[in-house]
Amino acid sequence: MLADLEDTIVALATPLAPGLRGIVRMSGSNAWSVAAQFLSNTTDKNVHPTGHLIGASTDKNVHPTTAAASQEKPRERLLQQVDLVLPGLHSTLPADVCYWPAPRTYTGQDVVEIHTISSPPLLELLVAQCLQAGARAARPGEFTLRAFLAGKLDLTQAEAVLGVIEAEDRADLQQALAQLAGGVAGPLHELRDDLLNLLADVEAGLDFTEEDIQFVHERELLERVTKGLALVTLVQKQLDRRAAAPRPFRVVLAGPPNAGKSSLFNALAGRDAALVSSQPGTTRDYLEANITTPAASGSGAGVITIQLVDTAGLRSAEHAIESASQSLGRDQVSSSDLVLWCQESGGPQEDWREWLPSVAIERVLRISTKCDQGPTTEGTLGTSAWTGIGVEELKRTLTEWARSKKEPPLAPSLSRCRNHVAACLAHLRKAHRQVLEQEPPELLAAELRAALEELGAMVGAVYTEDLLERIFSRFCIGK
Ligand SMILES: Nc1nc2c(ncn2[C@@H]2O[C@H](COP(=O)(O)OP(=O)(O)OP(=O)(O)O)[C@@H](O)[C@H]2O)c(=O)[nH]1
Ligand SMILES: [Mg+2]
Repeated sequence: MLADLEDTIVALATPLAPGLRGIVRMSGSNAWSVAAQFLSNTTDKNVHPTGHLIGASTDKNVHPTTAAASQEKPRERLLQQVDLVLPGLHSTLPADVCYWPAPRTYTGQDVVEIHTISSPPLLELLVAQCLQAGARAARPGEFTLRAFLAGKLDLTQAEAVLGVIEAEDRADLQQALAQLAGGVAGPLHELRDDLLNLLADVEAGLDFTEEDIQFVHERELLERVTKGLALVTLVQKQLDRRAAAPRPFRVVLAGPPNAGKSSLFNALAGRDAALVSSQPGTTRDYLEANITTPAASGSGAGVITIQLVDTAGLRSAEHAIESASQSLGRDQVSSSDLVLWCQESGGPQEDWREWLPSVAIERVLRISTKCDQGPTTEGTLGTSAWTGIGVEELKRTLTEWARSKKEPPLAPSLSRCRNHVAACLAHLRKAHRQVLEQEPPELLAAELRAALEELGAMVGAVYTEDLLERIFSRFCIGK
């Protein structure tokens, strides 16, 4: 895959479908001469006056009179209206041609784009014409691969480009954009620079051990290694949290016996999963059921899973079984995201804090159950499992809570990073211990070098052809 990087490559950069605008993109030193073979010259009045579309900041950035059909490369960026002269077509077709000379381009090479009407047969003809004129068909991801090899992107950013293209919902997109902006890569780059300097200092000291010259003071050494250790630990924590299979939002129903918890649980779950009876103390164990709802109607933002947990009614335990079921219920409460404190409408109201003292008030939603039989208490949501009153509203409220907690999924490059992060951390821990125990600097240098190698692999400064193949082959052609 790394061969032929100097070839001029061509690909369609927009979907092959009818539309207003289709773009054919080329990258390589012959991109201009290839395009010039089927573009005909137009008059000066067609020259775009500002060139803002190609990032030109002033008028002088636009080459004002360059003839698009001239074989000679323009010296500067260019955006010009031209006519396409294609074989088999009796009339010419209007197009815009953009030209960016190397090296300040996405791929670091000359880049040409031809923007024209998105007509599938026309675009196919245009690409065929480029191939005939000497360009080669781009492989999947080859434009981004060139950007990476030209040092324009690091690996995590290159993968973020893929993430942006593949984003299925807004959370994916946000995550990919953050990664593109250097979300994780930024601090890792800094750490890598710092460790490289540190290694240089430690290694320089190795040449002067006889003379007892120190290039870096032990305290500073300890400080810098500790800083690195802290940063990588933090990155690992972040990755671990996001890599863990997304845990559903957990909602526990708690309250006094016979309050109607199991009935509400069944009404929310849409099936009779829990046993219901007029006998207080019916539920002994705890029971789970998942409900899924669209994250937001029409937003395409995926689904949200809510895990409901029914528990035993809370009361003073009279015997061992009772006390075991009570403590099971309390465990569920402590591992929940939200507690539905259920009490009968019109009945005596107990203070949930007496039963669940360790639960924060923000995690409690108070419910007046059986609202068909009596007035609801102020500040609570009334529901009735019998009539269905309030059940849909409660579901919507739970979805709102769950949505606000949904963590973004892990981008592909971040999961690749996890192994390197763990290995890097192991080396930094060893290095840290060596500094503390004042072990020979040769050993420290070896650990720092190993940690740097892992960091390098993370941000792509060290890469293998196999890894590049794996990453870039997932791109579509034209990106
Ligand atoms: N009127 C009315 N009765 C209800 C409603 N929901 C439950 N009940 C009745 O209240 C009684 C207790 O219901 P459960 O759902 O078993 O109550 P629980 O809180 O799970 O009880 P424990 O498991 O014993 O703690 C049963 O007889 C239900 O039929 C309701 O919405 N309206
Ligand atoms: Mg019950």
